[in-house]
Amino acid sequence: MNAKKAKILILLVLTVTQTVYVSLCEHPHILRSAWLVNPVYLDGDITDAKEWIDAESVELNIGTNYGRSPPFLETKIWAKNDLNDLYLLYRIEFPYGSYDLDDQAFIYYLIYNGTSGFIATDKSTVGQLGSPQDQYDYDGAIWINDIPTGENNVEGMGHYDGTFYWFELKKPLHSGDMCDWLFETGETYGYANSPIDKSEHLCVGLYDESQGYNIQNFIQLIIAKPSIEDFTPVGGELAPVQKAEIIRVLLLRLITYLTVILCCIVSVKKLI
Ligand SMILES: [Ca+2]
Ligand SMILES: [Ca+2]
Ligand SMILES: [Ca+2]
Repeated sequence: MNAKKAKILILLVLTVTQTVYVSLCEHPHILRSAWLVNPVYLDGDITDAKEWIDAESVELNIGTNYGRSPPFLETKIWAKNDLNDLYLLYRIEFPYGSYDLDDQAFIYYLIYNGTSGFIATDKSTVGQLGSPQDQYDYDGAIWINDIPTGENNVEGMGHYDGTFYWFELKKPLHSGDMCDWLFETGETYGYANSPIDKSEHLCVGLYDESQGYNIQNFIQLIIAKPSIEDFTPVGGELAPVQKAEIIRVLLLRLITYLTVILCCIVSVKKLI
C-alpha cells in the first residue's frame, strides 16, 4: 500500500469512527422545537386542526425512577417557539381507573455546579384547571415558588379524554426574573440521560397526585431559530439587495428610457 492509499484509509477510518461516536452519544429523546406559525390558544386541548400542525414532536416512555421503572406511560410531546416563548403540548396515555383531576404536567431544568449543588434551576407545572406554578431554587428535594422573588411566567391548562392526558404549557425563553431558564434560539438544552449524569438535566413528566410521585424522563430540546422564510416582507417579495444586481436593473431601465426617447425623436423627425 502506498502513502496516498494509506492516508485515504486513515481518513476513512476517522470519519467512520466519528460518525459511530456521534450516533452512540446522541440523546435518545431529542425534541426539535419548530418555529411558530400558528398561534396557540391555551385551553389544554387541540383547539383546531391548525393549532399544532406546525410543531415538531418526540415520542418517549416516561416512568418512575427517571423513566426506568413502572408505571411506564407512552408519551408524545410537541414543541414550537417564537422569539419570546416556548410552547409545549403533552399527550400522555394514562389508565382510566387511575385518573385524578389533580394530576399535573411539568418540565424542569437543572444546571449542576460540579459538586452537589446547582448553578440554576427552573420548574414549570400546569394543572388541568390551570393553576400554573413557576418554581426555582431546587436543593435536591424542595422547590421554591418564584413569587415573591420573581414572577409566575407559566401559562397553561390540561384535561383527560378517557385515554390521554393533554396539557398545553407556555413559558418565556428568557423571562428575566432571575428565577427561570435562559434559553436562546438555535441552542440545545438538556444533555443528561441518567440521574447520575451531572450534565444539564431537562426532564418532562406527570406528577401523579394520588400516588405522590413523578413519572418522568429526560429530553433534549433544540430551540428553533428564525430563518428568512419566517419573515414575510410587508407588501410582497424582498427586493434584490446585491450591488451588482441593483446596477444591472438601473442599466436596463436606462437603456429602456433611451430607446423610447430615441424612437420618439425619430418619429417626430419623420413627421416634420
Ligand atoms: Ca389549544
Ligand atoms: Ca422558575
Ligand atoms: Ca419566573
